[in-house]
Amino acid sequence: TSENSLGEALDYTITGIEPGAGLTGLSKNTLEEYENLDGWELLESSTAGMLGALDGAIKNEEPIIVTGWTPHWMFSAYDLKYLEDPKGTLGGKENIQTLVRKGLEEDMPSAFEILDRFYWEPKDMEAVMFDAQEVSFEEAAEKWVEQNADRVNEWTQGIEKVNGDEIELVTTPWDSERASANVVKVVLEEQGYKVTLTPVDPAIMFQAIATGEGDATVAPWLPTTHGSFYEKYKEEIVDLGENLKGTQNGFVVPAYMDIDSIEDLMP
Ligand code: PBE
Repeated sequence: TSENSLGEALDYTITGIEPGAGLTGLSKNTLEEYENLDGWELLESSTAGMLGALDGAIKNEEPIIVTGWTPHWMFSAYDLKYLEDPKGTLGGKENIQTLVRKGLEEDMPSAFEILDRFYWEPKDMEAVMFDAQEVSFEEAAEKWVEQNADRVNEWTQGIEKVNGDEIELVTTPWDSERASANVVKVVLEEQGYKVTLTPVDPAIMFQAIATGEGDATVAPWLPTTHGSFYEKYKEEIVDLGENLKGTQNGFVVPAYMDIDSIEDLMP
């Protein structure tokens, strides 16, 4: 069948990203949860490795299946589609949430209030990610903050300034979360904070907030992508709710491939 020839053409391999990514765990689970996908394997690598493989395949009009997500510039750079995920094991539509350490509200009330108010849209995040392909994330974030003064003002209006108080933001290393973390960094700096930004694996990020080694994060994808970490640490963290709605994970293929669903990978 054509499905079998696709499997053979791809060596039954799905091109994945970093071992520590939430998406990597969900992808492995997906290969287990769908029946008859036993032969398929997830090749763990890096986001850059995945994007390089995707680019190479598309240049040669070859088949490829990658683990991908939105917001990401890959969807504007290439003509791609998500494979349907009828079992929902890759999480469907999700949100990004703001989590802070216990005690932050008492210790740094201004930062706490700004973090609590921080909310933006996927198109805002994409604008920063787009600019950050040409300039640093820091510069891209500064530009966004300048151009969106009204929105930023909603986050900071009436909040007392501070004088060099140190705060540590913990984030994950993907572009989407470098964008959000850098925007929050710029806003907190304008408020008078001295901000350190630490990019780590999702597991370490949750641990840092739970132990108080880090003060806050605006990076967790919930309820599914980082759901296992959230479950583990939820009693130890303060959840300030959504800061962005409508992210998605999935198995992604070039639009020229004639499969539409994860179920099409079954023999
Ligand atoms: N991602 C992008 C991350 C979160 C942001 C989907 C690659 C992850 O899988 O943990």
